[in-house]
Amino acid sequence: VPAVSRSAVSRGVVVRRPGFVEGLGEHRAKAERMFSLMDGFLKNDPISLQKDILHHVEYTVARSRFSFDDFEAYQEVVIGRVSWLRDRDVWHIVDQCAEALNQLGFEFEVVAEQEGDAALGNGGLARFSACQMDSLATLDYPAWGYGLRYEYGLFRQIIVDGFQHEQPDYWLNFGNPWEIARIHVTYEVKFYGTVEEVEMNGDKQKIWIPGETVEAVAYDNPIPGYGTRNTINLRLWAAKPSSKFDLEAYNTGDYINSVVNRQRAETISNVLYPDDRSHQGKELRLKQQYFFVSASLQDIMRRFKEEHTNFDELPEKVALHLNDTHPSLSIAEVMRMLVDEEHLSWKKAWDIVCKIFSITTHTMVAEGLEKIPVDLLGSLLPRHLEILYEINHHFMEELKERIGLDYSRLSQMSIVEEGAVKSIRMANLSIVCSHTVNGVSKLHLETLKTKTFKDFYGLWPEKFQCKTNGVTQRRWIVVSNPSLRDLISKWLGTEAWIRDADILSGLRDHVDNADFHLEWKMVKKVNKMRLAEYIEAMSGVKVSLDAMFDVQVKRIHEYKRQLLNIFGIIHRYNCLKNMDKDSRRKVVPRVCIIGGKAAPGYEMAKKIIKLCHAVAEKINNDTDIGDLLKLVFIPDYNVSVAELVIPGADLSQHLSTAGNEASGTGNMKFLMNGCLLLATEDGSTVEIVEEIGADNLFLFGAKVDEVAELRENGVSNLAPLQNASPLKVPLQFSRVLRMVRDGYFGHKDYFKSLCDSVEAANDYYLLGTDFMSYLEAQAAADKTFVNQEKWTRMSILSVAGSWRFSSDRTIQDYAESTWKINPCRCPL
Ligand code: DL6
Repeated sequence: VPAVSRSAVSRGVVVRRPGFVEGLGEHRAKAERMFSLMDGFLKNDPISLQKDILHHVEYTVARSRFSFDDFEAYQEVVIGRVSWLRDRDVWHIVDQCAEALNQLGFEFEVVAEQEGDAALGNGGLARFSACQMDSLATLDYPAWGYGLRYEYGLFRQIIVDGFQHEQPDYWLNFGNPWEIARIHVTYEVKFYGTVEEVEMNGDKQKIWIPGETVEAVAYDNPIPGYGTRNTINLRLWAAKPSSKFDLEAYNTGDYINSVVNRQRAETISNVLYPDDRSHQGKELRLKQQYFFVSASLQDIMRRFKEEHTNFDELPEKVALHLNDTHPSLSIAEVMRMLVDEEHLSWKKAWDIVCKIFSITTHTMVAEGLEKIPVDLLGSLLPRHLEILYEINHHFMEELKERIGLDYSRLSQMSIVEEGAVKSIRMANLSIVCSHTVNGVSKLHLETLKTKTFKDFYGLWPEKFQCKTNGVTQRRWIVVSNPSLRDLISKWLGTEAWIRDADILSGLRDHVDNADFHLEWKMVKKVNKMRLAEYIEAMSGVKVSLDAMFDVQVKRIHEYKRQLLNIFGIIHRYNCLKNMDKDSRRKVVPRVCIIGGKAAPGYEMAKKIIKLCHAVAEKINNDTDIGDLLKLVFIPDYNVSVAELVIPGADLSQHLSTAGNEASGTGNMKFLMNGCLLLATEDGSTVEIVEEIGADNLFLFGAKVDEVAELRENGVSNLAPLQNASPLKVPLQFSRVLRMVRDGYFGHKDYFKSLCDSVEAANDYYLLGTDFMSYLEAQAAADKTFVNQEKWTRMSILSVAGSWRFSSDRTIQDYAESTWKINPCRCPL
C-alpha cells in the first residue's frame, strides 16, 4: 500500500471521466491488450517475485545480489513488482512478497518499515483525503486526486526537555519508489504582470501579460483499489524553473541573478504550511494555491480537449470537487480559461462553471474561513482579481433582486469583504459557484445552515448536504490491526467486509459468545504488547499490560482540550496520593498516552505539550504511585505511529468543546479497533452515539446548544477564580489549576498564561464547566473496565457499529448525490 495512501494529501479534485491512466494510453482497447500481454509473463509466486527483485537490484541500482540492505530491498520490491498497474490486485500479493523476501534473508516487517510517511498534510483534513482516495479506487470510481509534491512535509516533532522542537522532514531524500516522474507532463504556471485590453474580432478582450513563469512537473502516485484492478492516480505537482530562456537577463548580462531567480521558482512546492487552521495573507501560500490550481486545471482541460471540442459537454465529463476553500481559486481560473482563452461569453462560461464545482467545508467556526487580501491577490494574479470582482458584481445584482436593498445582508454575503484589509472571502465565492455545499457531519451541516452560512442557506437551501466523514477499514483494520482482521473474518465467515463494511454489523450476532470474547481479548492483549514495547523503547517507561491504555492522539489545540485530559490526570494523581493502601488496591491502573503536534507558532499548544511532560515527570517518578498511573507523551505522532497506538488502545478521548469539531475521524479509527470512546457530543460522535447507543461509550460535557448560554451566563461570565462561587467552579478544578499555577510541576512563569486561559473569566472552551462531568465519565470507564465482560461487549458493539463510518459509505454518497458518477470497472 503506497506511502501516499498511508499518509495524506489534502486538496483532492475529482474528475469524472472513464479511461485509463496516462502512460498506458488513454484507450480501453489498448489497455486491455497490455493487460493480456502481462498475463503471459507476470507471476506472483515467490520465486518469480525474487527474480524480479534481484533483477532490479542488479540493473536498477547496480548493486550485487549478495549485498543490498533493507532500504534497497524495500525500494526494489516496490519498483520491481508492486508498482504502477503492473499487478492486477496489489493487495493480494503481500504474503508472496513476504515469502520471497524471507527466502532472500529479509524480514518483511523490517523491509516494510523502511517506508516513511508521506506527511503531505497537517491532520484530519489531509488524512481524510487519503481515505477517500482509497475508497474511490476500491469502489471503481474514475477519479483523480491532485496535490502538491512538497519536498518538506509536515515537520518532525522532537522533544527536548519536554519542549517541542521542529525538524524538517526531507522525506524525498532517498527517493520515493512509488512515484513516477512524468517529465513530459509539464505546464507553465504564470504569476504577476498586468492586464491589457485588446480588440479582437470587433470585441474588447482582456489579456493577462504575466511577469513570471514557473513550470509544474507531474509526479504520479498509484492508489490501488482493493479487490479490483482499478488503480487511480494521485498527481502531485513539483515546481521547477521554467525552461524558457531568460532573454532579458541574458541581454543585460545578469547571469547570476537570472540563475538565482530561476532557483526561486522551486521554492513554491518546497514546504507545507504547518498550521492546520490559519495561513492567511502569505504570498508564498497564495502562490502554492494558484500553482496547484493552474497546473491541475491545465491537465484536466487538456484531457477534455483531446476528445471534445464543445465546452457544453464539460459538465458531463468533469466534476471538480473543492476540498475546503484552498483550491477555490479554481473558480476564477476556469472562468479565465473559458472566457480569455476559449473566448466563451461570460454568461456561458459562468453557466458551465456552476455545473462543475462542488465543495466540502471542513471548518466549524466562521473565524477559520479563508480570506485573501485583495492587494496581495491583485499583485500576484491581476486578471483573477478582476474576474472575482465581476463574479461578485453579478452575484450582488442577483441578490438585490432576491432580497432587495438589505445592505447588511448584502455586505455579509458579498464575496468581497470591505474593511481595514479588503479581502476576498473564499468560502462565499465557493458557495456562490458550487452546486453542492457539503458538511462533514450532521452537526456540522446544522451549524453551516443555522450559523456560519445562514444567509446562503436561506437563499439556496437545496445546495446544502451532509456527507458524514468516514475512514477506510483497509488502512485502519486490515493493515494496522492484522490480528483483528483475522478474528473478524473468522467469526463473520468471510473477508467480504473489507470491501463491504456493512457486513461488520454482523458481529452483533456474536456479542454474547464467550469464545468470541476470549479471542477478542487476546487480540487486544497482543496489540497492547506491541504498544507497550514501543512506549518503553521510545520513553523508557515500562507499563503494565493490566492497566487501561487510555489514549488521546491528535493535533494539539485548545479546542481539542488536551488540557482537560492533563487536569484530569493531575486530579487522579491527587486522589491516589490521598488514598490508603486498601483503597489503592481497588484502583484500575491507567496508562495515559498523549500525542500530537503543535503548530510551530502556536504558543499555547506548545505549553500544553510542556505541561504534559512536566506532569509525567512527577507522576512517573513517584514510587508511591507505581503502576497505578503512568503518563507518556508519544513524540512525532503521525500515521505510522497511529497504526501502532490505535489498535493497542482500550479507551480513547475526544474532548472538543461541543460545536468545535466539524467531524473528527480519529474517533472512527478507534471505534473500528474496538476501543471505547470517552467523548463530548460533538462532530461525528453524535452519529456514533446514534449507531451504537449511548450505553456503549462514555459521554460527558455540555451539549452544543448549551455552549453559547454557558459562555454568556455561566462560568465564563463570573469574576476571576478567587472570587468565584465554589458551586460554579468545581473545587477539584480549582485545586488542580492552583497546583499548576503555584509551580507544583515547575515552570511557574511559563505556565502562567496557560492557567490564565482557563480561569473562569477567560475559560472560552469551558474546561471548568465540563470538569465534573468529565471526571464522572472517567469514573464510569474505570468501573466498566473492572467488568471485562461488559467492556468486551461494548468493544465488539463498537466495531460492529463502525460499518457506518467507512469512507466507502462517504464516497458512495458523494458519487451518487454530488458528483453523479457511476463505477467504471476495469475490464477483466
Ligand atoms: O473533515 C476532515 C476533518 C474533520 O474531521 C475535522 O473535524 C476538522 O477539524 C478538519 N478540518 C481541518 C481544517 N483545516 N483546514 N482547512 O483540518 O477536517
